[in-house]
Amino acid sequence: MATERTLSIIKPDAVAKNVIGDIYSRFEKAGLQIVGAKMLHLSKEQAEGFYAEHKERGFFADLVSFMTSGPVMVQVLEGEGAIAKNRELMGATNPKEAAPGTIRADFASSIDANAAHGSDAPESAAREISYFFQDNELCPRS
Ligand code: RTP
Ligand code: MG
Repeated sequence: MATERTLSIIKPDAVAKNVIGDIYSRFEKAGLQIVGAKMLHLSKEQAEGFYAEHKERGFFADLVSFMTSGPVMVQVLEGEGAIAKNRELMGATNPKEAAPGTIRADFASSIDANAAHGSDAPESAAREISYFFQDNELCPRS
């Protein structure tokens, strides 16, 4: 499997629960390296741009409102199969359907406040990484 990069966001609910370290530990134990990170309080425009693919969906306004409700922790994860591995660690979008032991099963309280985001494909990963990071803000260690 190829080395990949993916964009991860620890959402406002999980930052408020003070579990950034717990989630980082899961990334590290799964063999993913954090090659860039920043804490941000997203503006409405930043959140709308990030989730632009969902702008026609009924949940879009709630999603933007939630994502701007408090600080988020944004990181780039690098490793073999990083995109799928991160999605596996996160679990299903709806925490009621998330497998036991996943980030969303352990920390999410609803489909809106669902603790984490992870890119879903190589194309979205590239777009999402460049949405938040300049090349010189990433520090590859491989
Ligand atoms: P994410 O993009 O945040 O990693 O989540 P995802 O891929 O698992 O889910 P996606 O379909 O991309 O949806 C983005 C976020 O929108 C909220 N959502 N609400 N009420 C609903 O039916 C609904 N569907 C999606 C979720 O917070 C989801 O994480
Ligand atoms: Mg998504």
